[in-house]
Amino acid sequence: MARLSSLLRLPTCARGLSGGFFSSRCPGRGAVRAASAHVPQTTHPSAERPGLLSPRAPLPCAPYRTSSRTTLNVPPSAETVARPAGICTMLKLPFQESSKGLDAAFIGVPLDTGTSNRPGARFGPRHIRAESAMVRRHNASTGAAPYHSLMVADIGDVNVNLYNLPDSCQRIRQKYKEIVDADCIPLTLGGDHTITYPILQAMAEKYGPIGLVHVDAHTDTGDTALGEKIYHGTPFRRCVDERLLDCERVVQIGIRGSCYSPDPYKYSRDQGFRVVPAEDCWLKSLVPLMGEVRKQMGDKPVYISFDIDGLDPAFAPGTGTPEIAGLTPSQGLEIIRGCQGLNVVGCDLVEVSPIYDSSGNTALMGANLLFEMLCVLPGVKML
Ligand SMILES: [Mn+2]
Repeated sequence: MARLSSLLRLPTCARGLSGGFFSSRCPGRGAVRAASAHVPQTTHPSAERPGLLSPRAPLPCAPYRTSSRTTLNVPPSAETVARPAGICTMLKLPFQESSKGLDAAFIGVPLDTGTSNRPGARFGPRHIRAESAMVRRHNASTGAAPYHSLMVADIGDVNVNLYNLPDSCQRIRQKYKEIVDADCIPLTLGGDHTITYPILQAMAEKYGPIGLVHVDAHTDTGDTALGEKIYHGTPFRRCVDERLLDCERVVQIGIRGSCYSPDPYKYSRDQGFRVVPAEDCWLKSLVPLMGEVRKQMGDKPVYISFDIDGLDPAFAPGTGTPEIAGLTPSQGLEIIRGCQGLNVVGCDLVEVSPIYDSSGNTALMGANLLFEMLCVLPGVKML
């Protein structure tokens, strides 16, 4: 497993995270990092009188690993832990090496050698993690409280082979097989869309042909490019070839853009996919569409694959193959929230390319959409 963005890529340790770095009472060995921020104790005149500059009681240890009421992981609140503090993990959740004991796991796949145009999605997982520090614990809009019922952590990144796509696919498939075998639901930080092909190989191995809610500007059902069958324009064609999809339970939403043939959606529709072009979504609520999608999916396993380029590039410019006139962020939320109640067995958010994301808003969007996906997983309590 590749490491998170720790100093000099050194290992993290629980003591350093939950005690040393966040607590003034139990510095531990992890305090090496914190030592640079150490301020020598001196008596300041203001310390002798009350007021804003008087000494404060030390902050309590962060509720980083467990809440006081349960043994489930709960991210710290910014009321006690500064947002930029701590090793950079998804939603400031604890990091652990494996998916054992988890109901759901965030995992990065830092691969972009399947991109056809602008590169950079290999850095997507890091930037999504960084921007996720703004996302809090509860979903005030839907009432979802994922940390009240699910054990969730960040399990780091798949160590992909940047110089060999087929080998990367093997590595991804193997890692996801371990995750689903542990009965853990993966929530993936991409990475270009190539990665969904080996992820669905692992999913179908466990669940059989799977339903798919696919948000994207493109159908990603090309056959080959430059003579290659594996890149980010072909994952769903490969999935059909290998019978990984339950084709009558596939919907592709937000599709648009110029094309090479006069009937670009023919392949998808010939397989039985429902294709919803972006034009059919413009200026509309997608709540009625999602009612139909829930009926289409039934109670069998469903995977959500959300390519950030499904959204309009005004909202999510940091991506490899942007197309104008896409979905709005609120339509993105309607799609994900519309999956509540489905038997969701895995999710991904792909194609965030931070080098084209000067504001960080694309990664911020990705982080929030992944939190929304966490909120619709089976078993999440609504408070
Ligand atoms: Mn795509």
